[in-house]
Amino acid sequence: MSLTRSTYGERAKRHPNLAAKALLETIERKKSNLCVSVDVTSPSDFLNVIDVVDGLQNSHPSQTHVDIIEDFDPSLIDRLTNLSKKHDFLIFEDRKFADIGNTVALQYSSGVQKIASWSHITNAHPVPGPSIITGLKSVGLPLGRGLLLLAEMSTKGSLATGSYTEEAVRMARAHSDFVIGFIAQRRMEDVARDDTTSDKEDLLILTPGVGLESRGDSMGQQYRTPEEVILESGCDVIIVGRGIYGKSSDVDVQAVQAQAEKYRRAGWEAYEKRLA
Ligand code: S5P
Repeated sequence: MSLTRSTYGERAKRHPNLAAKALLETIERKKSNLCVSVDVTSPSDFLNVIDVVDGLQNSHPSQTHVDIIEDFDPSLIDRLTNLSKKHDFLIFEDRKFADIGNTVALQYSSGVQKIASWSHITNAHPVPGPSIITGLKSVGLPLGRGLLLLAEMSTKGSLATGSYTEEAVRMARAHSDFVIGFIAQRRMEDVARDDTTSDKEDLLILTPGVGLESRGDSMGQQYRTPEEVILESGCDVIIVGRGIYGKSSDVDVQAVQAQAEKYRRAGWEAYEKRLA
């Protein structure tokens, strides 16, 4: 059965990769294909937003950018990890690695943030070629982590198109023990397909650039609705930031709860329509 006609739960049972399996299982359990991108700079807002949206079982996983947090303190990671256990969600640090293998291995394992030690999933630009995967894999695979490649971007004028996207897909297929899927705008099964491509391939598609009330921002971001992303383009997860916590620097917890539930419902209904 095609991936877009299978349930998340069925795909979880078949999936050989532990990080992908955990992601699919949690989506099914929480009935949520929403990933909230928590792009706030205050540590307390960061933890509050995550506590509120995940406490409601709304979101999974939470996408973080720990490099934008003011006065980053490693204890924040302990609190984030505790929340992830308490509320049953995976953490996706949207680090977008883009350097040579040796450097990304150090950036992933070390420094102030030690991303590999707490983030279940991270992502990388394919621009350096397959060595970026080898570098990250040397750190992440023994820890059971998963990697997403940025095969496409949501922004106007993105260069990640055509043969660049095709190479990203080939790189992912060659490292499917560690690469669990893509940041992309559509499914990738038919991209760069050849005789060696397995029919059992299940590379997940996590899709940013999702908004119900707006079609973009003033800095090149482009939004589509959950229905366009999940139903029409067959993607697996919607990544939503400002559509949920707004643009103002004051985070209103009640508004965040309501918006998160609205996006969760829209994402899940689009998925149920796809299955029907
Ligand atoms: O192509 C991309 C890839 C990513 S990961 N376009 C994106 O917007 N993102 C991320 O998704 C971006 O870094 C931000 O964290 C989130 C979208 O946020 P929003 O506020 O525009 O919904």
